[in-house]
Amino acid sequence: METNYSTFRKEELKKIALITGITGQDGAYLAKFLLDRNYRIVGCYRRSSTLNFWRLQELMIYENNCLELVDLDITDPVAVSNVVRKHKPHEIYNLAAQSFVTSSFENPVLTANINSLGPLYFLEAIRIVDKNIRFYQASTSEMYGLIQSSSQDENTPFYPRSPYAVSKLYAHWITVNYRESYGVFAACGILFNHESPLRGEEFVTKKITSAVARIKHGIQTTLFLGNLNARRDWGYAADYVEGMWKMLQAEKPENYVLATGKNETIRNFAKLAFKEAGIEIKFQGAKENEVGIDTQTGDTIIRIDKKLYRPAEVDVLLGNSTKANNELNWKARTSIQELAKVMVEYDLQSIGQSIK
Ligand code: NAP
Ligand code: G4F
Repeated sequence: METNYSTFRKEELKKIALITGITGQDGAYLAKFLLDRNYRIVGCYRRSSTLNFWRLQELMIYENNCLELVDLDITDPVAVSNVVRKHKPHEIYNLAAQSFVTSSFENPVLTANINSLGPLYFLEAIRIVDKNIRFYQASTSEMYGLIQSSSQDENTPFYPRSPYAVSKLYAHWITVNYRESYGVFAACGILFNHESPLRGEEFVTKKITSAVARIKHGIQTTLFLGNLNARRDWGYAADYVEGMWKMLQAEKPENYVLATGKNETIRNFAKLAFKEAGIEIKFQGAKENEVGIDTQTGDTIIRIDKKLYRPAEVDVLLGNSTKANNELNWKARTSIQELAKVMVEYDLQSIGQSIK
């Protein structure tokens, strides 16, 4: 889709936001949020042999004429600089990443190239082209890894536990460094896990809710999971993209934690999700012999697959977003029950339709 900004009357020219990772979960929700606030969006995607715009279609923004889709792989520094020069955005949201922790153990160099160097190319382009461009970096709670404090805020020391987390830590600090060295308005959002019906299938919440729907529709019998004891602070992606935007509207660029302040185990998320589909699960056994049993039918529907354990695990995360609450007036609005419900309902409907 081509949009020529010169065809817009000047007074119609609103703020321009460049979003990397537009085809991902957060990119799609953020684009929708900003379009609703009259932004023009330069949505950057990487070319693949198969079109990958289903999330934009789901949110009904794919054909929006204030959304221009631009082919950009963020590992190409020349292309990054050209896109910044050409579009002169007011705000850049760098959401593109190799974002799956498991895959970072298999592809550590690729992960570093995308997650560490990509943001550096943007910061360099901003420094050279226009230091007034505001920059958002998608930092992550994974940087806390082996936690150094029972709840984590902006002052908690980091201890990354995966190539993904290490790569994000470089991006985090280089963003802080460009803020301090060159006065770039560069903010880091340290976001705890956030999910939605549009979450990638490999992440545990979506893997669970889509399995719930397939089991309910009779097209799957067993869900294999890894570490059921890990605890995550799970929020709703649509709430979190608002926090990203608020960070770039603030007076000063800062780091902010976005989290719910509550956490749950994978085991309990699974129980909640199955309950939304009317299936009560009882867990029994221990370690890799633990199973989840449907209390009505007696069927074993959850089993452990040791291959899903990680070489180094992040056992527990619990965020404290008091700073974002006080300074940005941001709060997570969606409970884990509501999140499980909306995800299961979406999967029941979409999987139901696909097998008709
Ligand atoms: P996601 O759904 O996996 O989306 C990642 C996006 O990055 C996709 O659009 C992907 O494109 C794109 N991408 C990957 N490599 C690229 C490259 N070389 N050049 C250009 N684009 C590339 O992730 P998400 O959940 O929306 O997360 C958004 C950001 O927040 C990520 O940086 C993630 O690490 C970070 N984060 C996420 C969470 C969370 O819980 N969701 C928490 C903290 C931080 P394809 O569609 O082509 O793969
Ligand atoms: O859903 P996950 O893969 O998310 P993880 O590793 O926490 O990372 C996500 O959140 C981060 C923020 O903290 C983001 F930065 C990152 O980009 C991504 O969005 O795994 C969550 C937990 C892990 O402890 C994992 O070991 O679930 C455990 N788990 C247990 N069974 C599983 C599975 N994870 C996956 N993906 N698949 C399983 O079968």
